[in-house]
Formats: sequence, structure tokens, C-alpha cells
Amino acid sequence: MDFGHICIVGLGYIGLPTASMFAHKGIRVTGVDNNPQVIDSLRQGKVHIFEPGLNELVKEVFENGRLEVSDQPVEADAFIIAVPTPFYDEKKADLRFVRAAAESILPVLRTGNLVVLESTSPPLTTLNVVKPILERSGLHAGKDFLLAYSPERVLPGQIIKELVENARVIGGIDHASSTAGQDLYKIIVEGEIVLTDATTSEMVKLMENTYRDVNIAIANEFSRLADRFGVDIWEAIGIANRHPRVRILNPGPGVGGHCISVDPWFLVEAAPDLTSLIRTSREVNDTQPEFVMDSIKRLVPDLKGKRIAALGLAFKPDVDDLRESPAIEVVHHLAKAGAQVKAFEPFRTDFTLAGVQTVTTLDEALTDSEILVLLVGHSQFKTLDPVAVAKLTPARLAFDTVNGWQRERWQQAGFTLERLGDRKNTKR
Ligand code: SAJ
Repeated sequence: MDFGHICIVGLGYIGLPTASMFAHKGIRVTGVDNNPQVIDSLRQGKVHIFEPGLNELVKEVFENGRLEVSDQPVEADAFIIAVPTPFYDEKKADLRFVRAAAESILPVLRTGNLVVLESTSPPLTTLNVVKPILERSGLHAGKDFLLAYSPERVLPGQIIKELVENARVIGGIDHASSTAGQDLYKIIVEGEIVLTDATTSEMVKLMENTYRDVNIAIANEFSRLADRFGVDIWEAIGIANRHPRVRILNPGPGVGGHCISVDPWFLVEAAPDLTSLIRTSREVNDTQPEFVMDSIKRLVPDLKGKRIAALGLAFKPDVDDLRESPAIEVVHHLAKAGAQVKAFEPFRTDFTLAGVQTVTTLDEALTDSEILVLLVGHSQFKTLDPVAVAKLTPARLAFDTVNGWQRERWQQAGFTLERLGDRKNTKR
């Protein structure tokens, strides 16, 4: 199947890089978003999200006219839905954006089109939610138009590279839909393209993120055990990982972002009777900010009025994404305990947080602080020179939740450096 023009609904972390990459490969692309601010800023050449390499790519395809933006879908050969699937407070998938995106395609859906859902979704969403909506057009899936699910699997911070190099799964509702999906994605994908059915590909996506969540949960649980037994978790993991079949991930302040902290719940919701391990892992990761807080309180039992520099608010290193960030959870706990927190997030200096002072420079965060708490392993924090930091702050106690700072160097510079899950080297 040939694709001269494709329409991508949703211009967020996935939709915009995907649209830009297709345009970069010479395809005419219409990118659609229902947020007028997104459309306005893109039309002014401003990219509303931070992702290495994305600015340059967007600039190129706007300048050569291959990418245009619109507030509603237009007729095209193929449609890709890349909208968020958040969840409600009770951990149930919120498919309103997916439904709205499918409905927005209805008026422009034509015979011969291919529609691909990329949004992470509970099993059976393509068949039971998207297909019936699109068939309200009077056209039949598999007969008049093709329909597939193809999950995005790119890692924020490396999206541009992974979009091209990662293996791509395409699950059609029938064979023709799968092969049409393959024709579409081979335009941008250099990695392997694996064809399967729609429900398998939905489940593959959820399994990948759940697998990672469960593995991080065990690392976090190990950090609690290490803390109890006077072990240094970082040393212990380093040794355990020398085993040829063991690969323990890193503990930290918790699991954030819009994927791994959300997606496992889709499986729990879909089959609560079969998912006790998945649910428990989510609960371990969700309570890790409390473990961080308890560890800090053990060092400083009365946090009232203590001036704390909280370094990093993003959900993980070197990204500007704050969604579901455990660092923010920790900051809230500190503020609730009466600490005077100054939070610094270098990738989002515009960000404000109720009840917490956010500052725009590292100097401001450090200047009169008594305790430093490293919450995100941003490269610029990990490479800080402790001797230089010591000159900028009266603080001499630092708590590192991500193993970002070398204890010896910081101690030589006059700091007491405590780390998450490291009771072996604790000074108190
Ligand atoms: N984290 C740890 N310890 C680790 C690794 C990660 O605590 O050893 C934390 C991070 O700090 C972060 C969270 O887990 O808070 C998730 O970060 P991540 O880097 O593991 O993953 P995401 O959410 O950025 O991207 C994931 C990826 N999925 C997998 O690696 C299986 C990515 O490939 C997916 O495309 C993405 O979810 C998605 O969009 O679903």
C-alpha cells in the first residue's frame, strides 16, 4: 500500500516525533491536536516538549512544508492515533481521548484507509472500542478500511533514535491490516517489524512496561531490605549483577512518567483476579517516596523549618516530563513535614508547585540550604563538583536517592553524604 499523505492525531511526546519523522522521510503529514496552544506554538515554530533532536527535526519539516498542523483530521491515506490514555483516580483506564480521536476521524474516513492506534490501551481496545466507533461511518473494518494496533515503545530522552531503530510490533485486525501497517511503518522504521494480531500487540506493550515495573519494584524492595539489614544496596546490586543471569535494576525514589506507572493498572483493571503480583509491584513503587521520606526523617527527625534544596522534579534523568513524578511526591512529603523546600528542576524552570518554592537556578536552591536532597539523576547534577557546591551552600548534609554522587568525593569536600538503601555507610 502507498502512503502519500498521513494524518496523525495527537501531537504529544509520541505524535509529534512520529509526524516529524514521516515528514522527514518525504511523506506529506498533517498533525492534529485539539489543544489550540499546541497548534499556535507549533505554527510559530516553537516545540512545546523537550526531546533531544526534536526541535531540529520539526524545524526542518515545517520549513520544507511536509508537516502541517490542524485542529481536526483531514482526508488522508492513513491515520495514526497517538493520544494519551491516562487513568482515573480509581486506576481505571481513561479512554476518552482515544474515543474522541476515533470520532474525530469519522467524517474524513474513506474506503481504502488504514487506521492505526498507537496509544497504550487495555487489551481488546482496538476491537471493542475503536472499531465500533469507526464503523459508525458506515464503512466496515477489514472490508472497507484497515485497522491495526501498533504500540509506541520509545524511551523518552531517546525518542528520535528509538522511533527508527526499535523493533516495531504491528497487530492488524486481519492480515491485510497488518501488512498495510508494515508498509506504513517501514517508511520510518529500520528495526525489525513484527506482525501479529491486534490484541496480542496491545498485550505485548502492557507486558513490556509491566515487566519493567515489577523489576524496579523488586529493586526498590531490596533497597528497603538493605536499609533494614545494614547493607549498601548499590554495592549489593553491583555484586549480584555479576551473576550471568541476574540483572537487577536501580532502586530510586519511585516510578514515574506516564507509561510504567500507569500501564500495569490496565492489566489489573482488565483482570483483577489474575494480577496480584502486578498490583503489589505498583504498590511498592508508589510507596517508595514514603520510604525516601522515612530515610530522611531518620537522619533529621524534626524537619520543621529545615531549609532543603530539592534537586530535580522530573520523573527521570534528563527529561522535562513531570508526570507522575516520584520526586514531586517526595517534595510534597518534605513540605508536609514542615520543611522549607526550594525545588530546582533545570528542565522546567517555569514550573510551580503549590506550597513549595521553586527556583530557576541551582545557586538559588543551594544558597541558604541546610540539607541537599538529590531526587533525579540529571547529568548536570551527577557531574556537580562537590568542592564548588560546598562554596555555594552552608549545607553539609546531602541525601542521594539515585546513587548519583560519589560518596568519597563528597565527603572529602566536607559533606556527610547519605544514600537511599545504604545503611552500611550511614553516619547516624
Ligand atoms: N526507574 C527506576 N529504576 C530503573 C529504571 C527506571 O527507578 O532502574 C524509574 C525512572 O526513574 C522513571 C520510571 O522508572 O521514574 C520509568 O522510567 P523508564 O526509563 O524505565 O521508562 P519510561 O517510562 O521513560 O519509558 C518506558 C519504556 N518501556 C520500557 O523500557 C519497557 C519505553 O520503551 C516505552 O516506550 C515507554 O515506557 C512508554 O511510552 O510506554
